[in-house]
Amino acid sequence: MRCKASSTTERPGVRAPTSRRRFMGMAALGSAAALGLTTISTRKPAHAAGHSPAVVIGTGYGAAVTALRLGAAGVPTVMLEMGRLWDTPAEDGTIFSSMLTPDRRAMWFKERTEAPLASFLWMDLANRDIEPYAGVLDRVDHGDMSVYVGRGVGGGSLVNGAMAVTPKRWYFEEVLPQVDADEMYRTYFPLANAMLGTNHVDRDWFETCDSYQFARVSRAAAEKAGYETAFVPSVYDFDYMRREEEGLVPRSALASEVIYGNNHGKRSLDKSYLAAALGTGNVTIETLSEVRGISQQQDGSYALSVRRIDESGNVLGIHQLTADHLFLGAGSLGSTELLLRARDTGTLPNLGEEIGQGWGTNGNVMLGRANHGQDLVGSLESGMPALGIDAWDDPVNPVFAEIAPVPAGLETWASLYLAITRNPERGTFHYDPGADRAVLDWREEQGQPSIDAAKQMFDRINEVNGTSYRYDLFGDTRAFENRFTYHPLGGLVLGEATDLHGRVKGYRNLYVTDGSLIPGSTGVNPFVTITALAERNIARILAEDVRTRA
Ligand code: FAE
Repeated sequence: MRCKASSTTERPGVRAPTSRRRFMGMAALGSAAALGLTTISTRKPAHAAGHSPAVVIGTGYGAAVTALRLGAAGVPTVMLEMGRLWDTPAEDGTIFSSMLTPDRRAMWFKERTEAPLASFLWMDLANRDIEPYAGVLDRVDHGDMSVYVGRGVGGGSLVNGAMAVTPKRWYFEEVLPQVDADEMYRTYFPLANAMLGTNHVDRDWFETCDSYQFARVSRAAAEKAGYETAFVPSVYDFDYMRREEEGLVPRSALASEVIYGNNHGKRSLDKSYLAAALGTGNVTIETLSEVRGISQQQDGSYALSVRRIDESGNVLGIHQLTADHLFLGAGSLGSTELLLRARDTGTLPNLGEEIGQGWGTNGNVMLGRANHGQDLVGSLESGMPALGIDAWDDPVNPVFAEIAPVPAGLETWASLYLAITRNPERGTFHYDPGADRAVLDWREEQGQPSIDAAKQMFDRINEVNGTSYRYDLFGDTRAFENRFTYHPLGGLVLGEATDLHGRVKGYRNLYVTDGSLIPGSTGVNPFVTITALAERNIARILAEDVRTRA
């Protein structure tokens, strides 16, 4: 019997967006895309005179939550997003390009794609030369560390693996001890999951489908070594995925689509929070609009300088916008850079030394194992992980290793993992005036604790199974890749750079709402934590700081 993927159940006090509000928002997104507009709204934009009661920078998780709650409270709100809207098919009939045939849509102004799996059998098979364009995935290089981020309306939700994981409570309490964990686990984590559309894979289907053969092979190897695995909830619609495998609907997760966007199946933020935000009628999204500078005016409001570009990167102009309340949701790199620049160029001189501190990789390290010839993973691998090796409660060596796909469309005899480890190392940012950018101070050896932890787990798995590492995946002969992260966290840490609800110290009505609040680690994939924390913070800010009309 096949049952449907189950959705996160709604609980009392947990309200998913009304379908009418979301429908209106989706219609606004669709028509803006069809007409090629860079202003998306269900009503006349709220900032005709260059001023808005609230401005939110970015359209990722923290930003989307904040805009919805402001809009629902009747506060006219403008969101500024440096990337484009991803809602209209290109000439080939698809919105996004796949990992097997990436084109200019894949990356943010690069001449060649930069896939995290740099090689296969030491050959660079995954990357292609492309035309520089406002594509959906960016890799921001900071010396020994490269950070992957999403660009476009929806931020990281457009490119991520959709794994919607709530952290272990004991670890959350350790990472953010001043946050009321009872309230988070009773109210805000369930709210975040309901709003995001988190769902669970049907276990019977998982055990028999082709798409997760790769995960079952990895699970068997882990269990043989005494490790437990855990199913991972997702915001990819597992029921859609089942129908993909049955050939009933167009393929996305099963057509090697992940990091350059999914054409179907994924509940990215433009289909959840952002659609609901637009549906309030109070939220406007301006795309291809990068905030470059923030200053405070005499009356206490904030002035932003915003660089407008076209999709080819031509600068169309710099315009000014002012806001009474300013929310930074530009992600760990983006928000940290904006405040560092403002502090060090003197436009927000009261910002303190805590700006740019406490950054971490969530202990990310990637590795592959070579399987025995008979342990086939199959040629069909779902791009969306559904299982992890869960040893996070191990007091000696806590590791949560996501069993990741290699959706190459052929048998690879490889098992891939993105391990999340408890790496205590932290980086800091400084402002480089010559380049006018924030630079991350992080040395490659700071990733070594992540390698050591993952190695301990996977040495054991290899030993028990008689298998070995893959040395051909990361462009040279290394078995562990710790020079990139998908999970940048910190830079504007809660309770340090801000108060306990994201209010920036030294300034009134200036807030941080994204992953930069989290001090470098969540122990699991981070977007549910970012979303839940943003829900908690904006509830308090709306109650205490903002005059609402609702
Ligand atoms: P984020 O989503 O990064 O959004 C920031 C937005 O601000 C972006 O749209 C930027 O373009 C925009 N922006 C930046 N600077 C400016 C500026 N100056 N002016 C205007 N706009 C600006 O922020 N997490 C999970 O929990 N599960 C997963 O399965 C998972 N897989 C991942 C796979 C990949 C390939 C990647 C890259 C990430 C993955 N993540 C995953 C991480 C997750 O997407 C990330 O933690 C969140 O997206 C961070 O949310 P924020 O709200 O901090």
